[in-house]
Amino acid sequence: MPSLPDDARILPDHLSRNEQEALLDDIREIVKAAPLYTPAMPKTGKPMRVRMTNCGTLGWVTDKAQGYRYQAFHPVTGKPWPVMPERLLSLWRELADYPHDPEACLVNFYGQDAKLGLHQDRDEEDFDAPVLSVSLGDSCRFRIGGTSRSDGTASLRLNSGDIVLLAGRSRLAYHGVDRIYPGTSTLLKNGGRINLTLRRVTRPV
Ligand code: MD6
Ligand code: FE
Repeated sequence: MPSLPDDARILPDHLSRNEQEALLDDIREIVKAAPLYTPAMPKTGKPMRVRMTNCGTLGWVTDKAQGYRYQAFHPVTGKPWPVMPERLLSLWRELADYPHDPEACLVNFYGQDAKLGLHQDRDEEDFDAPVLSVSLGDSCRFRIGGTSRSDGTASLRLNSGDIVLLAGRSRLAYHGVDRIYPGTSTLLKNGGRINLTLRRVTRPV
């Protein structure tokens, strides 16, 4: 099995149970103000299997007509995204090794049958900034490869409290979520998995 791409960092168990619960409280507030919605793929309009929302000044969205993009408001409610919780800003400042704050935090919710196809995160202007990901709830099988879709991939299990950083040469690595392992965490009462990805979107001037 190919190993992790250069510059990708996995920090297993980075968040304690208490920290995970505190973060979950933050996410619950975000979801109250900015409900999870089902995004659609560009062009085909096919619904994604993951439900999403965002916090921060910008949020990542996709729909049939306009495709992948960042925008300052929720596509269903039309309201600005909730502010990024201090807890997430601190995590970025601690780990990102990047001199500017993140602008977007994408919140992905996976039910037990959800998955996310192999993709690159490339809708941001500044690839010098890493993408920092936090996993909460049920474990998943995460797949990561190189910067070509045809490169070999490695699979690893991500558990609640794990953090992944795609930085440097791994910033544009292909990655996806093959499957959720139901019943592997007690963090979320009704099961499922939450993934948070913190991003710098615009190039700082
Ligand atoms: C997920 N993660 O773990 C999906 N993207 O549910 C991502 O798509 C991702 O983990 C960029 C950087 C790290 C990631
Ligand atoms: Fe991604």
